[in-house]
Amino acid sequence: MDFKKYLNEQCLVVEQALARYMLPEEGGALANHIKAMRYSLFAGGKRIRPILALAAAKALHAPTEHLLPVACALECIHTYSLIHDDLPAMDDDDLRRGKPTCHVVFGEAEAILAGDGLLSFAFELLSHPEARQAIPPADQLRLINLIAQAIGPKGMVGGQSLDLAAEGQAIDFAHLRLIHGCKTGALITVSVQAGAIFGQASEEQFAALSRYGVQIGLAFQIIDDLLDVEGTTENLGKTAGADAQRHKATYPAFFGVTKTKVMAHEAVEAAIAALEIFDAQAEPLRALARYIYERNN
Ligand code: GRG
Repeated sequence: MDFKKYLNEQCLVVEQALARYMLPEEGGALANHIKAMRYSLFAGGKRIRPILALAAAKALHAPTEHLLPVACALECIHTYSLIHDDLPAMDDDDLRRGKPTCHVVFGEAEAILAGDGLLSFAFELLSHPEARQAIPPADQLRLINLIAQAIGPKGMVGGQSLDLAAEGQAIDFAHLRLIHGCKTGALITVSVQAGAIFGQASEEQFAALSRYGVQIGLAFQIIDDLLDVEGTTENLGKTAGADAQRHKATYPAFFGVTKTKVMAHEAVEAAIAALEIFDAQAEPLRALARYIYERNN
């Protein structure tokens, strides 16, 4: 398959759906709030999480049009997490995707609200009539429940809390894995699971797609750690070397760059191996796993 073409097409599908669902820019009295949400939502993200959801549904031969509200919800959640992660009280970053961060442009209070707004809007999308039309009610509730778990105290938010607490502390590798799994892995895994539920996966298929999700989530975070060491601020669109500056525990800090690359590769191979029960319709998922390993931003 022509993966580059696939990725561009899927990115466009997600962009157009986001533009359709998100509140319009001319928001009257709410214009500034909507502008702040739109500023970060349309700042040039790679749209990996929604594309993973669409690709998982495709692997199950499901038509994906009605999955778009759910896919867009995942991107809204991701964007909220980045806005809040960049805040002065957290990572205090001025640059994201090559642009000034939300709080730099709109102020801290509005950036907090933009994140809150996107998180809440995500749940509007998860229960959107288009999604309700295509997903049986019990499956939709299961999907919403899994997403809420993945991004809450047992998942992304909990991981972020552990990560902040671990700054400057000597932590062991098991703790690093826990932080990465919660902070980054949980949303990536549940993105794949959302596509699986939408595509009416059998128990065996759901388990296989979940294993795939866990492994690419791991690879994604390992590569993110590596890029912080090897990438440039220009390439990454965010401040390179920030982890070392904050004395954060990372894979390269634990294992060195060479072994870290091997570990990322092993995770990608394990992800692809988890897909052995699927036919050629899972090719985008396989290619996405390789892309996560090869990405440079
Ligand atoms: C503040 C609740 C809360 C959570 C923050 C996601 C997160 C938790 C922090 C971000 C820190 C970080 C850089 C983690 C590494 C993995 C990651 C989420 C990278 C950015 O995701 P990409 O590469 O971003 O998909 P784009 O810009 O393409 O959307």
